[in-house]
Amino acid sequence: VAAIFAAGCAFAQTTEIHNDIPASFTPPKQQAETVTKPEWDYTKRVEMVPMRDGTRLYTVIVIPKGAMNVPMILTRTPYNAASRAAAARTPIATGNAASPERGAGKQDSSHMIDELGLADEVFVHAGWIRIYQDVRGKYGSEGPYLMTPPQVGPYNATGADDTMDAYDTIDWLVKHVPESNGRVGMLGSSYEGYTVQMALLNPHPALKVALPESPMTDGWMGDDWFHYGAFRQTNLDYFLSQTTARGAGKRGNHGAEDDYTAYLQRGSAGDMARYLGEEQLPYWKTVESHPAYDGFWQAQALDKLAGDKPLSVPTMWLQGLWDQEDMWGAIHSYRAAEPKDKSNTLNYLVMGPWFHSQVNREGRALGPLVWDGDTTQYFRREVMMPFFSQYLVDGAPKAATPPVLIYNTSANHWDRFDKWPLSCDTGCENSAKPLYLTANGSLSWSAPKAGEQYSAYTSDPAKPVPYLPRPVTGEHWRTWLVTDQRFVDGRPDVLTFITEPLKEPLRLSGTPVVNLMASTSGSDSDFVVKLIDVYPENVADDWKGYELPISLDIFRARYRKSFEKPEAFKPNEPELVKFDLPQVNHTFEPGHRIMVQVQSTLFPLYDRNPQTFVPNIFDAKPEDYKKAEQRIWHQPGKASFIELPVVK
Ligand code: PG9
Repeated sequence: VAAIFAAGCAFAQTTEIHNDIPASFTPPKQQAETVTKPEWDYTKRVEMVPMRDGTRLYTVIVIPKGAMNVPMILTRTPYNAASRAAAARTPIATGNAASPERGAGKQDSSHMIDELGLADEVFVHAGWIRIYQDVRGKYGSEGPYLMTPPQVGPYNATGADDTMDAYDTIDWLVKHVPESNGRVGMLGSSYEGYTVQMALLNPHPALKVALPESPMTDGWMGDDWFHYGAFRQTNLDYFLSQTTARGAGKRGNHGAEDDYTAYLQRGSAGDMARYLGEEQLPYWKTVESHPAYDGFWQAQALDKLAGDKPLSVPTMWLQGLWDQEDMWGAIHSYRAAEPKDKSNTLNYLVMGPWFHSQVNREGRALGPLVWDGDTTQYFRREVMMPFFSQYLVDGAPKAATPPVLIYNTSANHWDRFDKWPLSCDTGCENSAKPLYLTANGSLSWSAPKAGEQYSAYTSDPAKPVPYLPRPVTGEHWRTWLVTDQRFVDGRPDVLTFITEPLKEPLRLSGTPVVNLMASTSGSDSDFVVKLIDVYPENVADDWKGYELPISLDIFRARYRKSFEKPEAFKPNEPELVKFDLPQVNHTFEPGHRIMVQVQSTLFPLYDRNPQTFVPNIFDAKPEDYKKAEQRIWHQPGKASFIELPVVK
């Protein structure tokens, strides 16, 4: 091309190709600035806040005009502090923590209420200072970026972490924001929830209250990256968006409109990652080389670290009951911290009827489920603000915060409890009850008698069970957990067990625990178990026969004996596969039926288990993927059941 260009151009002296985009460009160092206008009711200060190692973090401080002696609310984010502090103008499109509903598209707002996102409305009304900061290495902040880095130690050699950065930031804020009363509250969802949780590991004395919302706490057990070792392939897009650029990265082209087709065409998750060019991305390479729950994951399991020493900051752990991204962190951190909260004044739990981060949006509905009013606004105004005020405002009244606030997803109201769960195996006021998977697809409260030994299905990795009706495009991502399961019920690779219509209501409050006696004709397998509320026919049209998942999860059964050391199955030999499902606070009403579905794939959300034991499933070869006969046993001594947290 250069030669042709040169030949046609009388002045061309050289064949070097000119490019208006230089090979590298270093933006000038950010400088502090304060922006306001006479007609604005707020001032925006942008500061490069120095950390102890000299790295400066981009921090936007939004201060109501005339503010004096007011608290500061801090969120540390990897999602662009500048846009979080101008949500009205620059709604972000990452589909995570932001709340772009208010006034999207407006230009410079003269009112702070319009400038910030919906979830900040309560802080603006209270006249408080709102602060967003980019974590190191992202957007305006200096330094290298590490994905959800562990604390400094064997797996983080940079000398810095989000515990230190939160500490140093708060230290700077209390000294440099004269309008404040020197008290800080932190909140944020998901990745931003992780930054709250990291701050709590060594909290600055000025950090007075914390709200980790769906915090990313343990990426292997059940937050974001894996669920019990099964890899969530949606993360391949996340790695691209987060780690291909300091700012927003780009989503790759999957090669087909329907992700079901696209991922199937590629093969393993490793093959898809290579197709997307991700062998260039260090964090993907790290994940790929740690498929098991080894020291790398254990060292950053924040719920375990949270339980190591007592909380010193009043903390409200929050998550959605149908949180499609971070279902693990809040409940497990609450549970870890609870025994050390001797005074019962520091550790709180909130679970709303929400998808991931919905607490920052409107909360009137979740897919087809419609709630009694705006549940998120209620939470923010009536629960969060009194709780925050108690600790952030001098002389504020003590809030009537229940230790546990959980939405009852069938009665359609909030329940206030002293502790959670209400029912469990041992030590709760109610005892969990086993519901047995028995012959002919039935569910029974009595253990199976001799008879049909097992129910079987053939799992074919070439035809995995979809997690959403196709085409799978990401459109229904937020509500996929409440999808009517009739779309797979009856497939030959999905086992269905069901009760008769209930005569009495059945109330569940706690953790359903799966106990499958399972075998495979292969040497490795995944098991997906769904607890479903089947609606009767005498209800509103949209709900007739609806199969509503109340709780579901996947378990990579090579980890049935040890999360660290996977082990092959001996063909057709039943073994116990035991795992907790996500929390439920739900009543199965009379006339409804309880259903349990069992299958071995949930695709393409989770990568396929080849069903042949290989050292690392990310590297499975096409020939490793084999059909297998899966058996769920139901005979005396080999019973399969779900322990249900039944409340009398
Ligand atoms: N669930 C998102 C995430 C957090 C941490 C790591 C990866 C993804 C989020 O909403 O921030």
